[in-house]
Amino acid sequence: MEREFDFENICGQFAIAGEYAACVRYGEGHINDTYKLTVRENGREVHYILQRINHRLFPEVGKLMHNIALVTDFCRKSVLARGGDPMRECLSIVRTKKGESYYFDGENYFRVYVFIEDATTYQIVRDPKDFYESAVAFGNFANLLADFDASQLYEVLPDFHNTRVRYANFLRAVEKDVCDRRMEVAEEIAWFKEHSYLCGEIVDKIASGEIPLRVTHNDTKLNNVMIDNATGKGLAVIDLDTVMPGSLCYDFGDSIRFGCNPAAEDEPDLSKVNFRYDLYETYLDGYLSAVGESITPAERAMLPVGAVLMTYECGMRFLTDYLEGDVYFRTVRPGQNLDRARTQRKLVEDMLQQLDRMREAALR
Ligand code: ADP
Ligand code: GN1
Ligand code: MG
Repeated sequence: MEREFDFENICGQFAIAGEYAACVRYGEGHINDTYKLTVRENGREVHYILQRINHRLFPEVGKLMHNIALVTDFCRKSVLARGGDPMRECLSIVRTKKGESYYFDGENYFRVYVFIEDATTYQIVRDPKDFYESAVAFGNFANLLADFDASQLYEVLPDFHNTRVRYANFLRAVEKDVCDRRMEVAEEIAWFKEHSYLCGEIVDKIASGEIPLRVTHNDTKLNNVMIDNATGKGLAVIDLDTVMPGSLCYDFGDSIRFGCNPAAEDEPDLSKVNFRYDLYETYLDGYLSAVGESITPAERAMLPVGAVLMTYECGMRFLTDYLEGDVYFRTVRPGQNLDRARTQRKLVEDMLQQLDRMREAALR
């Protein structure tokens, strides 16, 4: 059941002019509880994004918000330097009346962002052009973060894309089987075990120094970039909770995982799920056009593996969550995490068949 909050009181804690009017559930993120907040100011409606931060996942909210404040300030300066509009082209934190970046009501943590109007986050690629523009936006974001001092950031989710650690968590969930679901998904478990050779593909190259560790976004799915309704351009990269040390291959790969599937991430009918190679090339072109000169040949060569790996890892995380009783990713129906795990498996199988041409394109 959805929990209700006293939104009017929460709104009153923030430095928001105007009168509270409404607050409704918004967007399709899997992690935080997101709401569109409406206030009336001088006779017109003004919107904000209000989020209840997933405090189970981010126990140290102060550190999380420290990171986001630094990254948003950094983005704001860069947008201003190029003559852009920082209120639309980056996330803007609205502070509390006491000047804090979040409000704690004794039980829950809330934050508010300026609502970016006249822009859309897509759940599925409808027009390849949007996907191209999302690639340019994420590539630009990576390019921008190349100048960001990583030592300023807390690693709020350690080992976020350490696929070996994810695999160990998966095996533990299989072993514990707290919901007695192991038998039902024996085939999926076997498949993820058979493909566990994938786990080391990037972490080992990072460990050996072959692939550089950078400040990356780490959650680059299509619905974390806002596309401007008027220009069709990627306007703002959002959902900055996971900006931490990572690899370009992860960021590239996660976009491919989500965007090259013509069906929903939780589509139960697997005949609708497949890897659209044409969209892979679309994204690759956009990303390489924007990411800048600093991408190394080793990173470029590993971009396709990043796609396979992020898809494998995400599928394994969905299956782990299914085994653990759906405690991590938001679900709205039974079996949703299992459906998500199955779509990711299907995508990995498709990608593995096309890996050679994916590699050739990345090195062209
Ligand atoms: P989660 O971490 O749960 O994925 P997000 O921060 O990605 O949460 O927000 C969920 C959705 O809310 C986004 O996909 C987007 O549609 C919408 N959203 C988030 N921030 C803004 C904003 N500043 N302006 C407009 N819409 C936003
Ligand atoms: C979550 O927050 P959201 O919905 O953008 C998750 C990602 C997964 C994604 C799968 C912090 O992303 O890692 O790839 O779901 N974010 C976190 O759709 O775990
Ligand atoms: Mg999101």
